[in-house]
Amino acid sequence: MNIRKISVFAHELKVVNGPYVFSGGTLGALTTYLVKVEADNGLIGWGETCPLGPTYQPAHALGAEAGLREMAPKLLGTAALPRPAMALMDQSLDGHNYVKAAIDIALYDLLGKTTGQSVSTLLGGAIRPRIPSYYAISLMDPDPTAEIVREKQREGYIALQIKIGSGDVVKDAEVLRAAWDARAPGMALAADANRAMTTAETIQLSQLIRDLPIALEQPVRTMEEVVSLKGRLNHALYLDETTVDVATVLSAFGRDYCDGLGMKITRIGGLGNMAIVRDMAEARRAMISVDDSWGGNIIAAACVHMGATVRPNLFRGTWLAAPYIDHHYDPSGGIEIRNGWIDVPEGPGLGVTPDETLFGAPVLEV
Ligand code: 0XW
Ligand code: MG
Repeated sequence: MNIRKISVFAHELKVVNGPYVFSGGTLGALTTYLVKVEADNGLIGWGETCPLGPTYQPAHALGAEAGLREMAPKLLGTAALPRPAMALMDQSLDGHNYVKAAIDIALYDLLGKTTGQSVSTLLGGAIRPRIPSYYAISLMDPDPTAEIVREKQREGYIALQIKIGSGDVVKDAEVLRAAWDARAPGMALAADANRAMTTAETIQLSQLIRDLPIALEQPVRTMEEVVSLKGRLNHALYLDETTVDVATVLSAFGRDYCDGLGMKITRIGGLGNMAIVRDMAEARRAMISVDDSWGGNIIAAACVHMGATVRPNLFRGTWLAAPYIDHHYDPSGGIEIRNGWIDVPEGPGLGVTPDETLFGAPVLEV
């Protein structure tokens, strides 16, 4: 089975129920890139990559398009399988995991359709038929944060992420204390500064909330700062943006730099690399989330299929952009969060069939 054609679509995702506010900015709309891979067996696989604007990490929408333009022609006529394709992409373009991930996901979708297996089955099998989501509460004041904690608890969420990194550590601590006071027993809380804090601010925050068992997610910007925090915090430390590749995750676990991850499938390069991270986290008994930066039904399906293969006791949940998107790609229903939980899609591959007319004319066709 070889790749016969690759089409790339740019699709705008307006942010509804927003704005979505994190330390890197406020989002009103994002451009996602959808990749359609057609094989010579007549089957089609879909992938997606949607950077969270140009500031969340070194990735941006036009970079996705440029990377796909660079690599797609070299993939034509080659094996429509994830690992040969990744080897070829790595020879064709250095880095750019967030771009390669879209091709990888499409090839897992295609492989599933060819073999009649779901993506979660291809990844070793779903441990359960539905998985918990988590909701990320935007950067805001203590009282509205507490109100949303109570609201999401009522909806059925069992985990929340509180955005911090306001530039005022005392205020961040007040927000987290208000969230903790509002939570019901059993609700897991993590505080995510998206790299906005210094090591000093992180240590001060950890002192201010020393009595609250809230995990700190990616407070600082670099791995050097992460290493500097080792042994100086009262809280579990999860890494997100700095886990830029599998080797960095291996090092972070091997050197005991973190207690868990906020993992994005596109940042790590797709489902194949995410499976390696999943298995390393399992060996380390580290907590992981399986999310992505943003995106619609295709990336959501990839996250849910992968999330379903993570041991429940090590799973932080899967964040989806779905609450901020006003449409599905698949007219028969997309991936929904219901009472804080997400059903694993059924059917071969990703279990999602996009209505291609939604996306307009392709920006690239080879
Ligand atoms: C909360 N997320 C999963 C959604 C945004 O992409 C940011 C990300 C995070 O954990 O930082
Ligand atoms: Mg994060």
